[in-house]
Amino acid sequence: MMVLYSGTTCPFSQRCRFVLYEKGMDFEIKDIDLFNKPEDISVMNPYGTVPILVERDLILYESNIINEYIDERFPHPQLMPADPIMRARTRLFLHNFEKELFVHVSVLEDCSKRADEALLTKTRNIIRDRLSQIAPVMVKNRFMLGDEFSMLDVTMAPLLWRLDYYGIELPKSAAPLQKYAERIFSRPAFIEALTPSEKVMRR
Ligand SMILES: N[C@@H](CCC(=O)N[C@@H](CS)C(=O)NCC(=O)O)C(=O)O
Repeated sequence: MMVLYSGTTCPFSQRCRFVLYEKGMDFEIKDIDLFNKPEDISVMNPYGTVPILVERDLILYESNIINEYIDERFPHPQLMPADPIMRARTRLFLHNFEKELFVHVSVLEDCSKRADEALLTKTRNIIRDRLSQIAPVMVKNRFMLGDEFSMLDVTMAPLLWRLDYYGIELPKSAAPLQKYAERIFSRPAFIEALTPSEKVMRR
């Protein structure tokens, strides 16, 4: 059975919980207290971060790598496109999301930066602007890649869920992105994957 070591408020862990519930297979989630990290986290992951997935002698870290493994191991419903070209494009988008957006999300998640108001404001504004740039895509599309729910939606969802919590206000022009977010939030797997601490993040 797969075991996921997961942070109860960690957006990267939420991505993996979301995929596990989408697949509807057997798994165990171990909640990790990030303020009092067990020693075995750094033994399993040299970077000391969660999520970490363990299956027999396989140990994986990095949420996108974990999610691609789960997707290949349990192909239904398939979250990465079957076509090699679309699959490669999706990987490139995933990479770009990390570099353009989630590197900033990591700043908001980093407790040591909580007192640096100037940095936090700058970071919130960057995320707001990047999301506003993506919003027009959602005028025509139900999901990031078109009509089909995919790994791109999984990756993005924890950030969209945390906008209020992070203090990020999107402009009115980003309304299509908000509607798109509601479509994801209504998925049974998304709701099941929420921890009690995540449930209260959104009003
Ligand atoms: N790029 C990583 C980011 C994981 C990450 O930053 N996790 C944070 C929690 S949200 C963590 O474990 N922090 C603990 C620490 O840095 O000590 C991924 O996608 O898995």
